[in-house]
Amino acid sequence: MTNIRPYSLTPAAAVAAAPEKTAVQPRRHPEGVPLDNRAAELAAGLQAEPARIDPKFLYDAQGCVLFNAICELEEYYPTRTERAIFEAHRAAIVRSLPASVQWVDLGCGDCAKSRDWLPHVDACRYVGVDIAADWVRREVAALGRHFPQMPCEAMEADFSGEFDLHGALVDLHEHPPVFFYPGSSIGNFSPGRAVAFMAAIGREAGARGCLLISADLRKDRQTMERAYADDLGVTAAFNRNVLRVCNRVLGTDFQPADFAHEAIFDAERGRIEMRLRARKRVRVRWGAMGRTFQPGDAIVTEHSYKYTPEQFDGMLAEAGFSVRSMWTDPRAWFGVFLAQR
Ligand code: AVI
Repeated sequence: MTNIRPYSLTPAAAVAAAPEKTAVQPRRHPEGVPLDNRAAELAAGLQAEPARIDPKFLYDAQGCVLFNAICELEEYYPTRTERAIFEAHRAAIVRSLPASVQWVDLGCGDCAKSRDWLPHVDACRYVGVDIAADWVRREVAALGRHFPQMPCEAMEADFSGEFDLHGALVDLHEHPPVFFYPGSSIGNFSPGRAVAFMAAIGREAGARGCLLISADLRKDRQTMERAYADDLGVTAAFNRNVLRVCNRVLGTDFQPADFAHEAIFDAERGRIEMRLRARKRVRVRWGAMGRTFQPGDAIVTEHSYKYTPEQFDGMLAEAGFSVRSMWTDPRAWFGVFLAQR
């Protein structure tokens, strides 16, 4: 790693309010075909050993509301720790970025995190990328009203499969892209897939572009497990809600209450494993298909990897980034990495 910077506090930046006006050019998948065959993917996962549901299915409208509530929980440290690092080190990070960038917000959601950066970054364009096409268009349009001088585009992409952002970018030499991937979502990929994903971004970034990415760092087991098993049961509801998504998308007849939420840190693999464990014998049907879960059988719903700074730095190097910096908090619980080729 070229640089690990210590924590220091600076005031949060004020977000500029601006009049209504935007230029949004949504990109749709050709012929409006869904980006994946969701029902087939769910069916394959339920038949697998052990049964699994891809974590992207956690984020329907209800799941997004529950996830936002998770981010406010006392137990869930990543969101507020990342926010504190951003606030403390924004000026230093911005100084490390090239001029006249295209700000590419990967998994932009409601664009809230970029909203804090854009007043400080020399950005000529904003591209918000997310899996939910209609939602992302609406949110990017709302962002555009705050930054009327800057073209704001929305783009639909599913990071769990192949994606190609090339068509969304303009002159890479004049306007190097900054790929912004906050929230430690990279931890929901396996390490191999995370490296492949970051390498693909590196290729899209070109010689002058960069990747600004967050990763949750390894710490004591209790702190990590509490973050995924809060006292109010919000994470449990978020986890069980995925069974309702299955019922809607695949036509299963899950009763969410038949499954218990579980989140355990696997020290060997370095990840929180989130599962739904059958409380009793459960027969689930969809169409002519079905599966019986015996009491204690589990469905894996999410892995959340926790890395040491050195591990994540090594992954960035493996992905082809030769210039790398990290900013962290006083307890070194969370890392913000800036990487360039
Ligand atoms: C989105 N992602 C980074 C969250 C995490 O911490 O892995 C998802 C989450 N799952 C349960 N709580 C939060």
